[in-house]
Amino acid sequence: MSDTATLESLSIGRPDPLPIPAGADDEVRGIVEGIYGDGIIGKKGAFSREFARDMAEDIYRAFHEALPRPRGAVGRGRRRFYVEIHPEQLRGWLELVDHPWVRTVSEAILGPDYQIVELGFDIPFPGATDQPWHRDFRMPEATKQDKRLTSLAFNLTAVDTTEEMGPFEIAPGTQFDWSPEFDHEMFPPKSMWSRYEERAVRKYPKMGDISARSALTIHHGTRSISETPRPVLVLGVDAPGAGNAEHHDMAVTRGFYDSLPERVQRHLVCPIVDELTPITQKHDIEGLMMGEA
Ligand SMILES: O=C(O)CCC(=O)C(=O)O
Repeated sequence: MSDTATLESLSIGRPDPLPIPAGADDEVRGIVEGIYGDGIIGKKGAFSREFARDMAEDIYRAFHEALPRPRGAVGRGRRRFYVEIHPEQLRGWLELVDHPWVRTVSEAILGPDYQIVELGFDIPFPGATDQPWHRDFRMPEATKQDKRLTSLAFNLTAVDTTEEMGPFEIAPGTQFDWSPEFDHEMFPPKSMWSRYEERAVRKYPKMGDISARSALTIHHGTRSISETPRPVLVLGVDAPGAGNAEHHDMAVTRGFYDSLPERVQRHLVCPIVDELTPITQKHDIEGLMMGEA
């Protein structure tokens, strides 16, 4: 068991002052304070329930297509999967990335040239077990050295979340935690879990809600005793140079790209192709794959 002083000193601390863009209004100031503070913010009812129903249908279609393909659906623990898809596989993609809140949050944290780099979904099924506390990737140098957050994960639930479904649980304010003892630089050892358990907040989003978080904020999915899966869409957005795009194979067809407004095109850095190839995932979270999927 690590002592309290050791656990308190895990955080490298937030930048001071916070990187609030020049001329920011109250909304932008609140976004920066939230992402650099708790590490997660949300907007209730940003989308309609019909949007969430369509999203659920697209997720299940993509899931069944990905499941038989090697590395189409990767395990994230017992009875949990992650699947990466192309924007064209989600009929609401344009509405999502062009939503004023998504645009404002992305620009406030990542700057005007933010890049949309990933689309995917997690599905914890009935019987999914508690994941270990983790972050989604290693703390990048820009965060370690300059305390800058260079990426965001937006999440949208496809169902109204209940306690039985094993909600997403997050430890607010832990996005700046760092220790050489973190396994793969992502998994705090069990001796440190009391820090995360003390801070743990369970989230119960409903269909149509959206959240944005730093993927560095320590979190995990919890045990499902429900009969209902809990699919969650993930939209990954980077600051230029953050480097997450190279872990993903998102692409768009020329016809789709040409149909997009220029204000969206300029945030796409992915290849424009004649034909989409189903995504074979490169990025997995090894520490979550140990349990059987
Ligand atoms: O259960 C969730 O909503 C999140 C799962 C998760 O954190 C992961 O698979 O990396």
